[in-house]
Amino acid sequence: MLRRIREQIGLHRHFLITAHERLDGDAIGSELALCHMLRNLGKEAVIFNQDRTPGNYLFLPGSDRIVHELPALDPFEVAFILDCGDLDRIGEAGARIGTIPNLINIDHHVSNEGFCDVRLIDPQASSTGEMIFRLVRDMGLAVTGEMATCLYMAILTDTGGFRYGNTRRDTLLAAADLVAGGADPQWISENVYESNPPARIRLLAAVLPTLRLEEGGWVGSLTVTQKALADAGALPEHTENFVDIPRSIRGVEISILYMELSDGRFKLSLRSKGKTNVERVARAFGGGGHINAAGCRTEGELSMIRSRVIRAIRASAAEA
Ligand SMILES: [Mn+2]
Repeated sequence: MLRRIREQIGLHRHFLITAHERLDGDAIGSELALCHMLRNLGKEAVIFNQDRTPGNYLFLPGSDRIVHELPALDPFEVAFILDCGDLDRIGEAGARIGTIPNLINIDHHVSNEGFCDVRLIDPQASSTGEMIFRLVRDMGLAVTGEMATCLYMAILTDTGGFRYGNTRRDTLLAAADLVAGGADPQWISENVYESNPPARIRLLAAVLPTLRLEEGGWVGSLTVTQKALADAGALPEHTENFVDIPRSIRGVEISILYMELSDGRFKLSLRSKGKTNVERVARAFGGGGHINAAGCRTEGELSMIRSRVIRAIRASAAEA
């Protein structure tokens, strides 16, 4: 596969780079690092994302050049689709991007269906950033300081600050090489984790009283309503990592964030500890992800959704 990716890069000149909607650090860091790599090779590369870049990632070199309007697709010979397992995850432009003649998918999600002929899929990798790091190295290319910053940030965020089960020896070795290549861990962490807008903390204050512990304290959840968002003057992106809060409670194995969307549906983010599988739970609702981190969308009344989720959790636990 590496050979085919190298071939595609050698043969073509115009590249579109994209990732999933509701961007996270891994998606943005991976896109930017790949974009720097292609430009260093003298290629034309444009990053398109449906959603705007969350404020705490705007420090990344190149983030000001990301576009949010889909450009005319004719010039693009290759699209890199990063950190997602199918075209729908890109958002509304997914189908159109799918018409670009050559698609290359780089991803680490278990639920990847293999929708591209040319693909690097490694569910063992901590992050797409770790995979891009390996790609750059295996292609014999230099990791510049800009790339190192973007890739370190991608790995840092997808491992929850090197804490999750996806943090393996290779992950830490990659991070070490990126620090050697110019990534500054303290500066990056301060930008990512210690640059909260006040609205995010106001929202958190409104959301903490919604904490629920169920199944004898085994399942913890928080709920974000549209009203709470509006009252705090906060944006949906400000809820990033709220789902980690119930998980931080002793005894909680599964943590859920119920997030009301503007159309009244709910987006569920699920996290778990150890071997407890939440990917299966998300899949029962048409979603997906990883064993310890998954998500889905569903509709209905919140109390109904909650009971269906608990039933799915019990069914998944019985299967294990
Ligand atoms: Mn990722």
